[in-house]
Amino acid sequence: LENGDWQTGSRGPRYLQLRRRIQLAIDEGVLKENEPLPSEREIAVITDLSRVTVRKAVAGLVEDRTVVQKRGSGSFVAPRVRKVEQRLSSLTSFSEDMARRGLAASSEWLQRGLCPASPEEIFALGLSSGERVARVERLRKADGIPMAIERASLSEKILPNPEKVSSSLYAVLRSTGMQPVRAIQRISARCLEAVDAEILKIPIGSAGLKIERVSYQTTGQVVEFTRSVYRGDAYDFVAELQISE
Ligand code: 16G
Repeated sequence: LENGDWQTGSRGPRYLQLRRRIQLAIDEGVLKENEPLPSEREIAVITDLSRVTVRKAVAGLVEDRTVVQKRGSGSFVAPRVRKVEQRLSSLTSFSEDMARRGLAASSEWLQRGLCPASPEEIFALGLSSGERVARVERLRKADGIPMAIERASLSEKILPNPEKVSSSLYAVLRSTGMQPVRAIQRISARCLEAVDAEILKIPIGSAGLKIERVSYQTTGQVVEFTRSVYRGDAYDFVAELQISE
């Protein structure tokens, strides 16, 4: 930040120039995750900017979660989210995906139980009205970092005891011979609404990927209808393409 570096090639209000400069220092690893930021006073001295300007720049970084403020001990570079690269060609579960990467999968329950099926679930799962569904709704985490919200619905006939799902839904389905072997998945872009942003602990309006998966058994019977919201900043979906003959 020294020697007026913060102003080279920058335009716009000074607080935004400083904010970009600090962001760059973080992106380039000059300031590392969990490391303390210099105090507002120190930054003001180094950059020759006013405390008000520095405070505004830091407030912006706090708002987009690049920096976290801890009461009484100052500002720190927020822990980085490591991007997960997910292949789109194989049918895997969250637990398997994380295990393959050496990350610890965990979940927080949002809902788990049997409920009357909604019209959307009746349609997606091919149920008759009045039938019940098992809802398995979780915040999925990798090494303790929130990655996705998954809201799975399954026919009661497929999953009569949703409380048996402790960590992996697919593991429970496998144990009863109900595992899916094929799935159709639709991915679309979305800005996170308040409810999901709060659960994922990221700002409202952040980029998200809405993913719908309908999976099937060998018999062609639908297993699950899952609506998920994945963090846009944490996932890259990769598909291998081949020329069509
Ligand atoms: C995946 C699936 C989800 C499935 C879950 C089971 C996507 C978008 N979703 O995350 O449909 O219910 O795995 O994971 O890939 P589990 O066996 O770890 O509970």
